[in-house]
Amino acid sequence: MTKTLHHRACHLCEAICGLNIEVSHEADGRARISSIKGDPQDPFSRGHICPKAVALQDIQEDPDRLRQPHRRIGGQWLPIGWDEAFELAAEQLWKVQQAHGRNAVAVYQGNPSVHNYGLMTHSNYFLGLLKTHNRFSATSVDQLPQHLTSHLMYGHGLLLPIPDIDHTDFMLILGANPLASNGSIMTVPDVQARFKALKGRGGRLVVVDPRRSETAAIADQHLFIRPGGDAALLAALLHTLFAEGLARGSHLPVNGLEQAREAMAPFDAEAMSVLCGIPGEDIRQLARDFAAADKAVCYGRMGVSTQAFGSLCHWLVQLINLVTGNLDREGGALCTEPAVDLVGTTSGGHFNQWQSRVSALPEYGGELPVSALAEEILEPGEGQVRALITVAGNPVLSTPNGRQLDEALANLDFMLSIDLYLNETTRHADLILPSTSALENDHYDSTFNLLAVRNVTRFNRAILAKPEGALHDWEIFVGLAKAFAARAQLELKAMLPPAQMIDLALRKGPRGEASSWALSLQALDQHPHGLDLGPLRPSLTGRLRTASQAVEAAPALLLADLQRLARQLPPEPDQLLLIGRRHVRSNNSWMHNYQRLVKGKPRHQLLMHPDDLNQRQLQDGQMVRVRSRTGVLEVEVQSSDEVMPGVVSLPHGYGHSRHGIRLQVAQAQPGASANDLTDECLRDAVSGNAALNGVPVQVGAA
Ligand SMILES: Nc1nc2c(c(=O)[nH]1)N[C@H]1C(S)=C(S)[C@@H](COP(=O)(O)OP(=O)(O)OC[C@H]3O[C@@H](n4cnc5c(=O)[nH]c(N)nc54)[C@H](O)[C@@H]3O)O[C@H]1N2
Ligand SMILES: Nc1nc2c(c(=O)[nH]1)N[C@H]1C(S)=C(S)[C@@H](COP(=O)(O)OP(=O)(O)OC[C@H]3O[C@@H](n4cnc5c(=O)[nH]c(N)nc54)[C@H](O)[C@@H]3O)O[C@H]1N2
Ligand code: SF4
Ligand SMILES: [Mo]
Repeated sequence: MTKTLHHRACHLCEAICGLNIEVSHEADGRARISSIKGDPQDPFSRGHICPKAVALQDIQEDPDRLRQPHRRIGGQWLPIGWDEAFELAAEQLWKVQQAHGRNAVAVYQGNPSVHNYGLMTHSNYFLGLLKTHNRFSATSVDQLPQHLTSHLMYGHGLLLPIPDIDHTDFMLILGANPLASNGSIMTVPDVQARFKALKGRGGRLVVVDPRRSETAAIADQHLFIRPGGDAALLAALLHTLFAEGLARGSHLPVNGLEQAREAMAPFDAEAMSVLCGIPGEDIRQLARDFAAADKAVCYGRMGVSTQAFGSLCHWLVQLINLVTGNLDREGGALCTEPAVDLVGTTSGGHFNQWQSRVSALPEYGGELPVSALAEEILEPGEGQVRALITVAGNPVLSTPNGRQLDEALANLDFMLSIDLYLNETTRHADLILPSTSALENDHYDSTFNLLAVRNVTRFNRAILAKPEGALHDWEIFVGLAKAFAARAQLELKAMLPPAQMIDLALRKGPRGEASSWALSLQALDQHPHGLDLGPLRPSLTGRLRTASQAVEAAPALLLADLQRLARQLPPEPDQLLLIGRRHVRSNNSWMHNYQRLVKGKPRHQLLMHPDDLNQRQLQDGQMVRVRSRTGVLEVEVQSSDEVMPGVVSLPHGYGHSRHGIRLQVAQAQPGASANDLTDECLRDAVSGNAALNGVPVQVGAA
């Protein structure tokens, strides 16, 4: 037996940690991962690793993972060949579109679509041929308000300012728990060490969260906030900054600042205190502390995106950074300058050019909010969705009112899933096309380099050979595109493989042939541990894509939504609100099938404050019944003063007890799906993003 050592980044989450992976080669030619460790020579992650990295081996070896196309006939899954599978998919999809129009085929793209470069470069090669308006993705249960805000303020949905965590003196975090999530829209491997360094240089970390999360627990200050109360808090912070003369100028060209200032006038700290549950004096002090710091940054993520005021929250976050002079400034919030320049080479995005058929939800960047998917399948009429393609997603567990979607999927004429597993969603498919696994693939991180706290780049070569008869995701899309184009008599242009596309993008990009970096794939092969391109720098002035070439501080759409905030009523006493949480050993819905990750203390429970338990005469550890407008489930309750009174917390991605799935380890795990309680009618009014947090529920004994 021989062993080889490979350097390669993990791309299971956004942190892109460098790994040292040892592969053992048996005499008979078989190769097996023998160890996975952090790579201390990776200039970005510096040896950091989390427990999930070992999942790369577990995914590789999982006997439940599908390794060839499977067709469902009745209740039976039968393996079939690739050509037959492509023909079947093309025939069925074409049939549906011929009979019911192009929008009768819907598409849902899940989270790994941005963690796997072949999915990014090639999915549209096929999906674009369908020309359907019914495109959905995990974006609308996630960061949609951030793209929309950037689109409106900076003219491009990908001009996302990233917190300069390594240089700031004051970091205000709302609704993010990077100690569990490893950072999001802030690619930050080893976030704990970076927080430590922040404190070491005398900086402060303040966390606003309805739960004393792992991150809140290490913060200098934690403020409990009523779920959904962030827009009120942020508006009051801005009100204080303006009222007390704490606003500084910005070097950026800005339009609408005066309008924004006037718009904040009604939202004084005392009035907003009632809505967010934070005392007025604490709000004012927070504004003063933020303004007093030399370099400060306000950062909001999932907890403020997926709530009823998601877009308003993200606008107000941007405004706070802008008016304190911290936008596009070292130690504040800065845009990356990645080697593959998606901002420079794509359009700035579009919004509300069409709407969903049933609830008239707006499209953003060609996608509709996924909260509308089930009703588009269920509601009869012209344009009704009759066929669905899911790509690397599990919307039954990950989108609001998952039960309703589960039932809707059973009504489809045809469903195609491109996925590794037979899970809660893909069990409804007629055809599942599984791709190779991560380590059998090359990878370039065009998404997470764009979101990183330093400018970094690397190319990851596959470290395991592609098994005979297997196809990469991008090859599956090429196969589907060819079969569909033939059937629909469409002309299909040839397309380069992903590695060649990235090579071209690198060479033509801002750090390519025309620069001293001279980056190309070949050049990156000389840097197997990854290449650091330097700290983030102010760069926004020349890159703004608004028509005015200035930051738009007061977009009409967002200004108008302030009226909704002004009309918001104070919370009803005794109302319980449901929020979510993440654990470092889990990843959305698809990491529960690996024994090494699920072992240890259970973490699927509903967290509830002891006062709320007492009030309902419930005991720690008992089974409770949780009810919302959309559904009811039973789960163990855990008494915890981590959550504030009036708030219960349940992680999503659990509940693998539905029949017909093939996830043996996950099926044996306890837990219920939080999205059986979330409500497709609770949305951010501006973007249509799902409000997964702040869902009213009742809890009683089971
Ligand atoms: N209540 C609540 N709901 C939430 C959230 C929350 O905080 N609370 N979070 C939301 C967020 S942020 C997100 S991003 C979504 C995620 O929601 P989804 O993207 O819908 O679901 P995942 O659980 O990430 O499922 C990923 C799927 O991709 C498959 N897969 C993995 N790798 C590959 C690959 O390389 N190729 C292919 N073809 N398939 C692959 C897996 O088998 C799995 O089926 O969930 C959202 N849902
Ligand atoms: N271990 C692990 N890592 C992951 C994932 C995972 O599932 N597991 N998923 C990945 C994905 S797809 C994403 S998008 C990122 C997300 O990464 P983060 O944005 O860091 O998201 P969460 O860890 O869900 O943290 C959200 C926090 O918001 C709080 N919160 C809930 N409601 C409110 C509210 O109304 N106001 C405020 N202020 N806070 C609120 C919650 O209590 C929670 O602490 O994580 C990624 N990394
Ligand atoms: S934090 Fe964990 S899952 Fe995320 S990239 Fe690093 S090792 Fe992988
Ligand atoms: Mo996400």
